Amino acid sequence: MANEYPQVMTIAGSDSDGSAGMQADLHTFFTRKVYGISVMTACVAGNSYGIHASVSLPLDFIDQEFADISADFKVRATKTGMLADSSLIKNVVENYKKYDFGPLVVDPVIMTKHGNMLLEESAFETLRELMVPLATVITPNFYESEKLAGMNIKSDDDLIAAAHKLQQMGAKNVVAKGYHQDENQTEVRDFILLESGKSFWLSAPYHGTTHINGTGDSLSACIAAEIAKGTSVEQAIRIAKEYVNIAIGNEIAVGHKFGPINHWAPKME
Ligand code: PXL
Repeated sequence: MANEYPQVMTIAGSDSDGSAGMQADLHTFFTRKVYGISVMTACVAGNSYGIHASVSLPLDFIDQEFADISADFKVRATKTGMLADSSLIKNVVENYKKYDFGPLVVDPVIMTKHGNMLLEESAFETLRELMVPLATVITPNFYESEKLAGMNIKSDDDLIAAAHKLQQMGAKNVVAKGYHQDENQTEVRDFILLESGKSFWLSAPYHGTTHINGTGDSLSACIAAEIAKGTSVEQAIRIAKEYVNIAIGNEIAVGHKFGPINHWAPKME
């Protein structure tokens, strides 16, 4: 009998330097032992210094990617990454609803860590209205929580309020990521709000490294991978947080500026 690995899909943009976007998702799927399938939405040209060009793929081509995948594969969980603009979000939502691609982890990608916009501002509303309600899990970073919840976040209470707002907008489970605010801060804490109403903070040590490209992509990809294996959402989130923490803490020598996280470091089962 051939070995069977759960099939997991990413709907994302390609990042030419291999550190983020679809490539980070596929690295994560590989090391978490699930088979990675990819619907490419856009491509960015860049390296560890930054992103220098970006194109979106034609919508009819994206339709064909979805149709071909659905005709042949049993996708157990899906995640989204870069969706570029409003028409692309609408296309992805239609295709996701048309087929059966399992639970959806939405990484509401808006901007890179270095300030490049990956989603047009005019599409924030579409993301809010069409994608958020489809999310089994949504994983906004601090900036994305502010934009989607439409509020400034200055305290733990604000982050908690933003997570509740996202749940009211239809996301079942929310991973509202915290951030590193000042040099004295030794840990980064994320606020988790589950569908059951249970909530808790997940904290990990802060690593002072410039090799953090792909952190958010990998976190959401790892959550999707674990869900595809049948793991509970809470446990999937805990595993993903540990995965990226270990991957950030073990820097590899790739790129001269802002490098990738290390997908070989996590040895967790
Ligand atoms: O990490 C966010 C991200 C998502 N998708 C693509 C990217 C990046 C960051 O560089 O290039 C395609």
